[in-house]
Amino acid sequence: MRSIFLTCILLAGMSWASAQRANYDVVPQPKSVRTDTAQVFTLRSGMGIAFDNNDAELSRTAGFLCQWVEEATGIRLMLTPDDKQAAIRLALEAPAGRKVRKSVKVAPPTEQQLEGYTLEVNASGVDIRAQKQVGLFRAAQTLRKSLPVGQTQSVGLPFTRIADQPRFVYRGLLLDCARHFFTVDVIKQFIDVMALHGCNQFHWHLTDDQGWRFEVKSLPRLASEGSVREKTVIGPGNMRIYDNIPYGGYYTQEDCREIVRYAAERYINVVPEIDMPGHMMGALHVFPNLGCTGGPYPVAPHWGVMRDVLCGGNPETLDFLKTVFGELCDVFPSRFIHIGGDECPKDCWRKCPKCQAKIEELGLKDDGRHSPENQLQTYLNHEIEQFLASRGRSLIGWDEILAGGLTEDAIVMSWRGTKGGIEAAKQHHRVIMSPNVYAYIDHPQLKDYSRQPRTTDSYQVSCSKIYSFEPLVPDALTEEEQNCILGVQANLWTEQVAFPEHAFYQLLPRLAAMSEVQWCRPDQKNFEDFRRRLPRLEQFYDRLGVQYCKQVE
Ligand code: TNX
Repeated sequence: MRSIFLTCILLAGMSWASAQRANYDVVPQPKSVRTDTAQVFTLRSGMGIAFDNNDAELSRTAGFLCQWVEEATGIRLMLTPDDKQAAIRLALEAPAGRKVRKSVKVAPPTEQQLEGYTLEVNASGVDIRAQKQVGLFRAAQTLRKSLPVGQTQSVGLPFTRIADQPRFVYRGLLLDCARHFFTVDVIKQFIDVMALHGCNQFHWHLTDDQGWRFEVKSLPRLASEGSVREKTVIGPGNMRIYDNIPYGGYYTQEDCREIVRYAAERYINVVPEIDMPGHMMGALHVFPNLGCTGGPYPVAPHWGVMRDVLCGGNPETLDFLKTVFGELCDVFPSRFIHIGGDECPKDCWRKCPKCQAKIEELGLKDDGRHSPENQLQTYLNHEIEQFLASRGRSLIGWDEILAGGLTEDAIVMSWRGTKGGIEAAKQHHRVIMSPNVYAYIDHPQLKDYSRQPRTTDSYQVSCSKIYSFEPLVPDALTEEEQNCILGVQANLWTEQVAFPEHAFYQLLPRLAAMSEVQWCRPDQKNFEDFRRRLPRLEQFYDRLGVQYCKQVE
């Protein structure tokens, strides 16, 4: 009797133990994974993570890994400088396979290779190696996502060799904090979720018609008054029924610096956007002299494209912009600065004496491809490009910046499909693909609109749709032109998204689908296989306490 009882316990224990195994089927899928499931290394509490503790960055990543292992499994590891004691070893290494004679020229490693890593599990534990700190962080995320979720005494890590690097250098996500304001804590959560998916560029949409949310110290009224709209339109359309509740909020420069720091610790760069010369009602409300008509201008209480924009002929406009971009550069170290440039109707400029005088002065003529007004916008972009260059930065603009001709160093973010991106790549400009039909996650993810919260309507952007996107558009671009494509970005516009729960629901699991577009090569991608790997990732969403759409179409 007693032995039967013991056998039962033993069997139960065995099946329990065998369930607590790591599984390297993570999202985004690493470039190469060779696993031998017959052998495991067993990870237990009290074991060590070794790293060079003179290196502050490495210590931080080791600390994250320690925290993630405990969060997922309850297993408590120790940080130790002693390699021999440790189960997990994190180390920087010299570039592999570069031992060549001095006379032989070797191409320097690409940015993608510099983000790469190897992760090996064998009888002596886990060895993580990378050329750069960022690679160690990515590897730690992969190990984290491989863990089983749930309290356990030990985890069996099957022997494996993972060699990984991303496909694209720019793997972005936009959050619109102008239409609705999200707190610093929510943005940090957003950044954590990005890091979980291997993203590295947080595009922060800080200003728009419905609110100016970046503190400019030398123009204090800009944020204090330009951030507040008197009311907000109700419902998905523009029925002009309002809630009559004032709405506001802005980020102090200290808030911004905190976000930059938090993101950098997770190897994410923050690309700030000040949208100009359109989408400027927040600023025009405070400085009506910067508009063509002199106003008054309300901070917009409804959505859509506004006719009123910054005056292109008033010299004060450029002074204003340089003040704003100057402070922006002080706060954000990003080598990319986004200047918007989208949806700037030219109705006012066509009628405005100042704009027309400037067009005269600059000698801008319709050349059959670019109207004088569009060229005036290019003139503003050029001035800002020079200004940013003096601070060591490059500008990104939405694809409308093509309309008046691209400035020399402009990077184009293609949103109205891939057309603008293709055109820019053909002109040998750098491009980020963010086509609305594949990348606009403000749109519904499910076919049945009634089964999800309110969204921007008109078309569905499902996980499978996102997953099917090929950013290099090989039908339209030569191999050389394809090299201009820096990467891909998903955009979460928030006209209809007022609360963090809703934002995460819009984001997930669509970011997972996007992450494989950003990280994986096309021959590696398979939607059914992605679906099979997704539930394990969703356990981490649950652990993080973020909302997500439980249905995948
Ligand atoms: C277009 S994308 C916009 C945004 C809106 C979005 C809604 C872009 C450059 N402009 O201002 O929020 O559509 O989907």
